[in-house]
Amino acid sequence: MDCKPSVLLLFLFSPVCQGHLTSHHSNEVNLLDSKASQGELGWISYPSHGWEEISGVDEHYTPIRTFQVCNVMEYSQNNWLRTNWIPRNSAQKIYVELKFTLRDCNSIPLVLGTCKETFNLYYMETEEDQGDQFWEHQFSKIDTIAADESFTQTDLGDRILKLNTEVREVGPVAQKGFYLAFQDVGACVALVTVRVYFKKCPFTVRNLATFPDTVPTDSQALVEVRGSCVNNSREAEPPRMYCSTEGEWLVPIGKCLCDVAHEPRGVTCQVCRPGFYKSSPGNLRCSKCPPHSHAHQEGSAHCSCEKNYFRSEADPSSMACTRPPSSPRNVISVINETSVILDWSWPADSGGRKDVTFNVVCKRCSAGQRKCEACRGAVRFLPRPAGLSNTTVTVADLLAHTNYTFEIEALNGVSALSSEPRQFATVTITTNQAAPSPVAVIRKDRTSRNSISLSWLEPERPNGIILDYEVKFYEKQEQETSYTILRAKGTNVTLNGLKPDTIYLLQIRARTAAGYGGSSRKFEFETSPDSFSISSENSQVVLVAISSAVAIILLSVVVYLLLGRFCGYSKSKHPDEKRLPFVRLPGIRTYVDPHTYEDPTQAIHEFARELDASCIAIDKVVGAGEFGEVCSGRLKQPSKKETCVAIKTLKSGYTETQRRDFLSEASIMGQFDHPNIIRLEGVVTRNKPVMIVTEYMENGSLDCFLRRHDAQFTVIQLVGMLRGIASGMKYLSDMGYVHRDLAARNILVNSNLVCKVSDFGLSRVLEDDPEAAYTTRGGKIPIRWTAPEAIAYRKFTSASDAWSYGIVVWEVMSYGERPYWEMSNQDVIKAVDEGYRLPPPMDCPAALYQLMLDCWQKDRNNRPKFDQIVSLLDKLIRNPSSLKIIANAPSSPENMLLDRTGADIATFCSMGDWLESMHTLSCKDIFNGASYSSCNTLAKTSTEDFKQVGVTILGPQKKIVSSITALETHAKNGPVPV
Ligand code: ACK
Repeated sequence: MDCKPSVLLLFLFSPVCQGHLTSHHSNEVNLLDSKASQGELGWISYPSHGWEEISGVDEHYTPIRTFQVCNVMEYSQNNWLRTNWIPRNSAQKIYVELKFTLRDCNSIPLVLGTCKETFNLYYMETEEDQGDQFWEHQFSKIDTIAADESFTQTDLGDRILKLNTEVREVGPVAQKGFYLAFQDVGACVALVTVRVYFKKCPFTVRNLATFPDTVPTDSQALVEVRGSCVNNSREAEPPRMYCSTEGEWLVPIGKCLCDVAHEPRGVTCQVCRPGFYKSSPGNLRCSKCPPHSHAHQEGSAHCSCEKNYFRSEADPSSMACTRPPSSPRNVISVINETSVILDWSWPADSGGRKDVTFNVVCKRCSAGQRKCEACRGAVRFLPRPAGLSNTTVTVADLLAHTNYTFEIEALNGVSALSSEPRQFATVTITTNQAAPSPVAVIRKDRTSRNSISLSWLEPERPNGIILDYEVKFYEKQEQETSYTILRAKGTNVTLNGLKPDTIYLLQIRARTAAGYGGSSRKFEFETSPDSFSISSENSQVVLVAISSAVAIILLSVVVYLLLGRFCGYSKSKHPDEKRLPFVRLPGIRTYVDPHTYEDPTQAIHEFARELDASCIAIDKVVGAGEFGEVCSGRLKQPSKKETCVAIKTLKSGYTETQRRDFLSEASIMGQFDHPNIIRLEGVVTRNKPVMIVTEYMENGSLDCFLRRHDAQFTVIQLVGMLRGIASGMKYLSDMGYVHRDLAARNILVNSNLVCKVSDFGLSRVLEDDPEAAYTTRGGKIPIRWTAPEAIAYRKFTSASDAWSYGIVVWEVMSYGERPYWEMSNQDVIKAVDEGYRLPPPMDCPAALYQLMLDCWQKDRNNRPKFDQIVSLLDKLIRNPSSLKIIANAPSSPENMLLDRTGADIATFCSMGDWLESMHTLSCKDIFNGASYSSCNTLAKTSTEDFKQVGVTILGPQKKIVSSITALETHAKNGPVPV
């Protein structure tokens, strides 16, 4: 047929074909692609004049094989074209993609009515290739294929044959292979390509798991596929995915994690590079080795520590390697009798760790430190000897007067791993003498009608040789008003002369060279109504202090008569003998302790005026007291001028004791009337807040006032202030009142620079002073201001007030400097005890410094009395030139204390200066122990004369010695006498 080729040539090179013959999806697996065959396909065409195999080229001019048929001019066409046998592989459902052109019958001129516009697609499954055999009835029809469109219209109006693509699904297929067949029944069709494929889910890696090529089932069901972890990884959760019929992977679940020392890189797990590590499985990257560690090899799970650096078991591998700490530094010891507080600084190098703790080892050393042995016995460490997290420990219950060495070691979490020798900080101390501990166990051996025999155990810590025991006992019902003291050499005693059938209370205390120890608790014993014979053994009555109730009553009657006569106190109001201990000489107005009143409100109303609260206007708060705020304000009393006042308030919520203590100050102050004692205006007790109203002191407390006006006053002004304080103190001592807390902070200054003593009270006195510290005996004492005997055994007297006055002189002359600067209280006690005294403040007149030294005499009887001080100061004020001679201050006073043994009047610049000054003074007055006769011939005074007036060391050759010790050395080793 001539027309055929010309008709068919139109099929192939139309522009519309381009691009449609190429790409297949990656999830499609071809079973047949006619395009891929370059040579003859060898398909069977039946009858032979039907389908014709023709060579052509595709859009890339690649040769391809096509089949055409176009017997449109003839009737009864039934032309078959059968493919070769196509193996099924694993396919369950196959797809047939046909690309073809099909002419519509109208476009063919002169066609008969036989022209068709479809062709049919068949298939047949077989287990094997059947060669050329072909039986059309064995084929099953898949579909009738029609062209979507035969032609497309170009912009120019040309009609172009269109390449149609049709895809048909066939399945399920089960046999090993199959044939396709195309039946033409009279159409004009060109089969350009035939592609047969099935779909699969292709190999993939998800979440570090590989999923193999997977062929979906023919049904709509998804195929669940289990993934396998990639090399060097492990399952964290089983990896799974579903393969859809469309060959797509769906719903990834689970994952794999890269092993230790491996990190994810793309879809693989790779080893860590050198210098990096990974210690646990996971999909994080390998980490750089932390400081002081290294990993020379690749694939490291951990980095090794550098030499002398370690990692404890608990340290994570991400932590830097660390090392043991260096030793503690700056160990300071503060010895208190038989205990010592050790304090040190954090090591300079903590080894890079925070878990530093300290161990303290106690060693007892022989003199010269040659032989040391571990401390035995009951040495107590507070809080503990090892594993200390703070840099301090208290070691108690040491032996008195014994050398100890303490080794303090710093440790951290890697100390145990280091083989380096350990580093200690050591400190060597010698404990002080200490009084024995209390007797704890007392046993009754025998009792009779008139005697009791007792024995007891030696105190647990005798702290020395026990010289004897003091046994104090009294009848229980006498309540200690009358008691007897015996002294026993051994640990037993018999108390004789007792009343039958009577209960006695008894306390024992031991005595060593260091003094008495604490008393035992009170033991109760009862004499028997029966009669026993007793032996007195080695007891010996030393002192019997009996003050019977009868005697007390008698004495009280006498004293009350006197008081009523001389002091104007109403005896009828408070006739109780408790007040007796505070009564001094008759005829002199004396201070009465408000605490001796059974009803304290009675005392307050006796000594303080009740003010009407409406007369008081509070202006502002000027400070804070122990019990509440201190305010300034005005007081306007009927028919009196308005005055400025200070108002101390008692904060709300107080207890009855607090109220009583608060008002006790007013009860005390109200008894005084002196220009240098703060004046009480009155109290408000019937309204709230409870108030104490005093005169207002514009310049506040003396210490702050001086600090605010450093170096701004003349010496005469300063001496004037000191004179005022001394005068106030003379008044108080004359009244029999011992202040106990005399210090610049407790002196108030008014606008005329008049200084007045303030801060009175009893129990409160030392409780509310921030300077007060607890002593070993339990009391609270402002150590720096207090005389040694008051610290040691609470011997508070006007003489101890004189010591404090000396400190106030020092404070005034140094414009509010802190006495003993930053020395610890313990060091102050020790230094003072060893004879050291504060050095003269800068530019301090020698006479004032001598006054200070006199106030600081160890023997309190040698200290000047306040009336002597007042007259000395009066003389200095009258002779200002006497103040010109300046005491030699050490070059750096902050760091120095003077050895009292060397410091004397000889601190004058020259003998000449000194003598010259003496001309102008009644000089003997400035020395303690001297009489107050005139001293008019001092220029002629010989050494003997000086001795007479109490000066024993004199002259330039005895100039103040440089007995000065740096405080730091002092703090560590105690002061070094020169
Ligand atoms: O240093 P100051 O200003 O003086 O701070 C304290 C504060 O109250 C707490 O005691 C001040 N103060 C106490 N009594 C008086 C007073 N009578 N006149 C003026 N200020 C006073 C003290």
